[in-house]
Amino acid sequence: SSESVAEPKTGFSFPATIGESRRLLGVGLRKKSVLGLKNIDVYAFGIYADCDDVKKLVGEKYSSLAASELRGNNAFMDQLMEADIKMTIRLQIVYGKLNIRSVRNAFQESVGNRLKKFGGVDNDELLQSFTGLFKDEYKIPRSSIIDLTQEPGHVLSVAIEGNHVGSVKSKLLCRSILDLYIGEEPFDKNAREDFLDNVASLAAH
Ligand code: DAO
Ligand code: DAO
Repeated sequence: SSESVAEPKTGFSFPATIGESRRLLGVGLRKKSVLGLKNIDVYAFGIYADCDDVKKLVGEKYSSLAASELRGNNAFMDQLMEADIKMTIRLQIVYGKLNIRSVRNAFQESVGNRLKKFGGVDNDELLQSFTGLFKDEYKIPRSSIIDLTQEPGHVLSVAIEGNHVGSVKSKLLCRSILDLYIGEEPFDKNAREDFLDNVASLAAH
């Protein structure tokens, strides 16, 4: 139905909208290879963005481009990831045996790489300020929901099962996390393609 969209491999479903105006623009799967031996489906994810914010950005700077041109425009994508747009990446845990230590390690690798890419220098402190939010006592069994939301002013806010666990204000961190899902080397290419299609069609209206 139009009320939710299922990630095809896992069947995990994502509501079409969350909050007041964040709309689902893509779904995908985060996999991880362990010791090069097997591929684990770690979590399904949904990418949400505030439609009004997206339309505003397009209207202000890209109104001369057709939807098809917008879709492949790298400058636009960069701006979209840097703009102060309300966005949420919703994760639904698939792999039921995740412990917080492996979450922290994976995070240091994936997000750490992006911090280096966009920030240049060593960003250990920034990384620590975020991984410090992941307390050992948290449990994230299969089907747990984790929301990573970019709030106004580039504040990254984390909620587990709807409970706020912490926030970090950092444009670089927000940018780095968005890049994992909609940057040029995303976790799931199909999710990024869907996202681009949906943004382009939003812009056309
Ligand atoms: O436990 O052997 C193992 C494999 C763990 C894979 C860890 C992947 C963690 C990915 C980040 C999850 C963020 C919620
Ligand atoms: O998949 O490598 C990745 C990046 C995951 C980013 C999200 C991690 C946030 C996890 C919070 C868990 C708190 C226990």
